[in-house]
Amino acid sequence: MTPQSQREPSTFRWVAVIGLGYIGLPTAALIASKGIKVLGVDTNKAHVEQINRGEVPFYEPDFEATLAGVVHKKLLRAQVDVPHADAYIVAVPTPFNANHELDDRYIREAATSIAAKLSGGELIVLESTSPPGTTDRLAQFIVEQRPDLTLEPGHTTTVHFAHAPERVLPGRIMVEMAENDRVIGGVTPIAATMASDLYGTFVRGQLLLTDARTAEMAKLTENSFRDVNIAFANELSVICDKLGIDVWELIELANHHPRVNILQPGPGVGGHCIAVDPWFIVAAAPQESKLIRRARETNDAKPAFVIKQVLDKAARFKSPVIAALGIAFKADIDDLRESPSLNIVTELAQQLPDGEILVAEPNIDSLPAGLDDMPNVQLKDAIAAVDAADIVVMLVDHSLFRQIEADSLREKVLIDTKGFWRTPIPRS
Ligand code: SAJ
Repeated sequence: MTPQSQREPSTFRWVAVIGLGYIGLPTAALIASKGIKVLGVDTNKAHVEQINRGEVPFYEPDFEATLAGVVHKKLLRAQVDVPHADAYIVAVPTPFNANHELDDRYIREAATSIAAKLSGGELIVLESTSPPGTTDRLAQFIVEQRPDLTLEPGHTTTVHFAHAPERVLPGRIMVEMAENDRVIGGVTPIAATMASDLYGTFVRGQLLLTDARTAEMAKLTENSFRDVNIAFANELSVICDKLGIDVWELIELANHHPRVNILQPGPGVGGHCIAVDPWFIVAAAPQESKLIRRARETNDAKPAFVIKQVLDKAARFKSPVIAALGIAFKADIDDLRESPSLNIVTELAQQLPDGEILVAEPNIDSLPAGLDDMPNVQLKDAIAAVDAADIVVMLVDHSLFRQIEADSLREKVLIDTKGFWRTPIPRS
């Protein structure tokens, strides 16, 4: 019998993807679109049913047709139970606890279900962003539950583990999942090779092989790099506010230097990646991560700065009407996770009981829990919200907000946290 560790990519006849969220579901659909049978697993029964109807349970451009196609061709099926498969991709949430350490309960739940199904020769890839050492611990956890299996290569009972962190940008997932280069870290070199065979079926970018710990750290490093650079921009915005300088003009000017590329300030950093991942580095090496920690704190402090700006302006009005443009964590998506704008709106609603907050968020149909029961908050169309408002707070630069006429803003107090309506620099 051919050792399974030497098999060709086509021998991954069944792939199971555990966790059908923003990453797991597009990954499952993309693998299925290459003709490989995929079983998607999710604990949310409603999502499973929706997916089996070919419907995407969240907003992601250009994804609907791919999903509908693979479901229709019976290449992808979703279910709540973990099946046996040749390869498993684990894409479950990896939240952190109060000390910013990994709360690995979802990984453990997935691991327990997978362990019961293994017979030897399978590949298990952890995609969820995780602190260094997590994939090694996942492997240990599984062989502890299944002492009849081994991590040592070369046996029919060998189980192979790798980490292949996702790097896609929400809103561009379908393009980036296929085209981005991909770091693949094996707990053993053979596991890295097997994982690269699997990812090679749908990734057109380069597959870069390393060990699991380095792959885990690479992902955290990428997001920390971005966080530190956004913190620099956010700090500049606060400095410029004090000095009476237009930060948008300043950054645009500085970025004309051939070796300067400053990112954009905003109301804070949100999402489940950049606002989270740097903490895993800080938790792993607290004394050595001073800059990374400071950047996190700088970005986390930005919403309070915006809230104060709005409250200062609102003090002029007896019952201020505030149009809050956007509560998603960034432009052109419907994801509200760790959204600084959502926190700003919630805080304003609490602090201004006599005011009215008109929330414009074109990508959702109803207000989320926490805002939906506040008597002074309403979801409104952006143009109507601006028309009715005394104060307009631009929080998320959704493309649809371009439909707001400059004229309708003329009489309003404007707080533009994104530089959405910044004045272009004159050029000769
Ligand atoms: N933001 C700014 N200023 C900027 C850029 C972003 O304030 O100049 C804010 C956004 O508004 C948002 C947050 O930062 O609140 C994060 O947005 P993002 O577009 O930078 O990143 P994410 O969280 O959507 O996706 C990131 C990406 N990582 C990098 O660019 C290094 C993506 O490639 C990762 O796959 C993803 O994290 C992830 O899943 O880890």
